[in-house]
Order: sequence, then C-alpha cells, then structure tokens
Amino acid sequence: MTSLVSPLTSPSSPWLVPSSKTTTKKNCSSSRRCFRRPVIYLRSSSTPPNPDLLKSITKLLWGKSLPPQLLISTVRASWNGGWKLMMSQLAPSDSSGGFSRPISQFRSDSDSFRRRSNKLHLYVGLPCPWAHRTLIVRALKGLEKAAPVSVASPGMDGSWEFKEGGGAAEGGKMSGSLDKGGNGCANLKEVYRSRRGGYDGRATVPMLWDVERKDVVCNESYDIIELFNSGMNDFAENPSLDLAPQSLKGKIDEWNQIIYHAVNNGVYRCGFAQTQEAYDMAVSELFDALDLLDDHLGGSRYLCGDALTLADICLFTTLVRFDLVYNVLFKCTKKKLVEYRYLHDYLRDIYQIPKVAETCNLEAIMDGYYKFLFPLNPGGIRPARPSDCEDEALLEPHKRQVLSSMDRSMQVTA
Ligand SMILES: N[C@@H](CCC(=O)N[C@@H](CS)C(=O)NCC(=O)O)C(=O)O
Repeated sequence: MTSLVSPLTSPSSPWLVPSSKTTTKKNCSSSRRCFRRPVIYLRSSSTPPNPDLLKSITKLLWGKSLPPQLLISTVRASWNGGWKLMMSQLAPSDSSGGFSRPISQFRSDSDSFRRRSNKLHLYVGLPCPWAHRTLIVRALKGLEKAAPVSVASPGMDGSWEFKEGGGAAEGGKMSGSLDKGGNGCANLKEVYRSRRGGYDGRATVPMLWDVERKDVVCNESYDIIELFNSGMNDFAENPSLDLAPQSLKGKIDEWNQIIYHAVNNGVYRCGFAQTQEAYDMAVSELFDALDLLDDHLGGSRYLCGDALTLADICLFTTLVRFDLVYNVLFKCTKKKLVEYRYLHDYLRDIYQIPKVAETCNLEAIMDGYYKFLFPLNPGGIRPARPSDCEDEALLEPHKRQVLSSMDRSMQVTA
C-alpha cells in the first residue's frame, strides 16, 4: 500500500487523518463556524479506515453528505482506474482482455529431477487448486515423510506468508503449518530469495524445495505430481499405485489439454477477464467442457476408465472449488456443479477416496478466495457455504462403483 504520510506528523492509528480541527475565530459570526482547509494524510497500514471517521471527514468537507450522483461518479472513476491498474499488474491479459497465466519459472524434466538431492520439502497454500494437486498425489502415494510440507497462508498484500500458531490439523483437515523446511523464513518470497543464485520473481505455490542444495526444484504443479507419482517410489509407502500408467498416457494427455485450458485455467479466465468479450468466450468454453465431461463420466467411472489417474486429480481440485467459490466469485454462473447429472457424484467419488478429504480444507479455500482476492471482492465478505459443499453432502454415497467394468461384468453374469 502506498504511503503518503506527512513528514511533520505521524498519526497514530487511522489511515486518513484530518490535520486541523474546526476552529471558531473571533471575527466569525457565532452561527458560522470557520474551517481551516483540512489536509488529509494517508498512511500505510493494514488496518482498514474507520468508517465513522470517513463519515466525519465527508461531513467536514461537504456538509451533511455528498450528492449521490457525485459520490457514485467519483468513486466509479477512481475505482475503475485502480481496478484496471491492479488487474493489469496482478492478472496479466492478452490484447482482448483475456487472462493470460504467466508461465512457471522453474520447470523440471526427468534429468533435473535426477540431479536433485533426496531431501525435499513442499510448500503449498490450501486455497490454491494447483498446490492441492500435489497434496493429493503426495497423500495417495504415501510421500508424507519423504516430502514434508509447509502450509503458507495468503497475506493481506496477496503474498504467501507463514503464520504463527498454525500446525495442527483443524477438524481432521490440513491447516497452516510452521514447519519451514529449516529456512526460518517469514514468507514464501524469502524462501525463493534464499535459493542459490537468488530469485525475485513471482513466489508461487506449489514449490518443491531441495533442502540440501538450497534450491527450487520446481514450481510447476504438473511436473511435481509426475515426480511424486513415478520418481520417488523408493521412498513412497504406496509405490505400486501408478496414476499415469504408460498404457493410459495418451488418454491422460488428451483430457489434460481440454481440462487445463477450459476448466482449470478456464475458471480463472472467467474471473479475471477484463472485457465482456473475454469473459463470454471463457464462460462458454468452460461450460462446453463441463457438458462434455458430464456426458463422458455418465459412462465411465473415471476419465480414463476404471482407474483414477492424474487427469482426474487435476479436474477434481477445480470441481471441489466450483460451487464453493468459482460459481459466485469468478462468475461461473451458467450452472452449479450440483445441477449436473454426473459431475457431483464423480466429485464425491474422489472426495471419498481415503486420505483425499483431509487435503480439502474448504474453510481455508473460502477464506483464501473471498477474503484475500481483493480486486474481485473488495469488501471481503464471505458468502454462506452452499449446502452441497458441506461435509455431510460430500460424504453421501456416490454409487459410481457400478460404472467399473468389473462391477458391470458381475452385473451381466449375475
Ligand atoms: N502454473 C502454476 C500456477 C501456480 C499459481 O498460479 N499459484 C498461485 C496460487 S493459486 C500463486 O501462488 N500465486 C501467487 C503469485 O502469483 O504471486 C502451477 O500449476 O503450479
């Protein structure tokens, strides 16, 4: 936040402070109070301005209240300007105003993964769908000991920070953790900066850190889940689980291409669109893809058949946030997930796989989006949780076992 603090005074708490008090001068008539022109100091603070104080200042400057037309046009002009500036810096867009996601700076191929040491540490944030993928694969493969995790929380300025007092699981869900992988850093930016060779770019989650080499191994979620799936079997408690078997690689890639563009990044393209055209295009591609997926999942338990794959995990982390957040905050309003014939059952099927629910902290997800995505929700009000996103609803039977070919063949022979 910018600081426009007067060099002469340093007001103690408020954001906006009028410098002068109302004075009554001798040569003023008693009925007319005289004002010295008030000077307003803005100071940098995480404390929001006191609304009563703002009201008093308005009264002091303009009498009882601003004429509504003036108030609306003034706030609209300044908010529009501020919003455009914020969006252009925080959500880069293409020439048509469509959200264009910056590429990850630390990609990894199998060679660079081989060069890493065996002491790894994973940094995540619970609201983030990309980080969520890594938590699910880590849990399913049993890599909790091999890749300890630090959970960062969103800060008021939009960066990831480590909060005191976190650590314990809340109601069985993962929550903030203070284990910083020996870095002793207060926020994720510091961890990135401390890498050999330094780094001052975007400090995103998920990030996989090499503790011995003190370096970022990778900050691209798909690379990380591929490594967790097949590159760390010597340390995994569940090495036989393969979420990307060679025989399904082609199908997984095909689904990933559709899902990444239209769904995973698609919801962000809706939410961060800066023009009506860009939003219209994103929302229609999103719901076309959801229709296609719903259709396909009516006849197949998972995307590539009977077995859960990495493609399902990538789809799941967006679906579990859909009615909770994207439907409202990102204007993905054509339909709720619960209105689809099969998608909500499919979501529950994956949610109920042992260890998956613990990675889904729905409270942290709601807070992360509604309270901290300031450009999209400046008032920070968090709406009520939709009933289909309550734990009881997510634990309702999904009855999708009948779609497995084993079950189907048993039904035929029975
Ligand atoms: N392509 C990356 C995207 C990661 C990403 O955008 N993470 C967001 C949270 S959902 C983040 O950390 N943003 C912070 C920033 O941009 O400064 C991946 O899949 O890992």
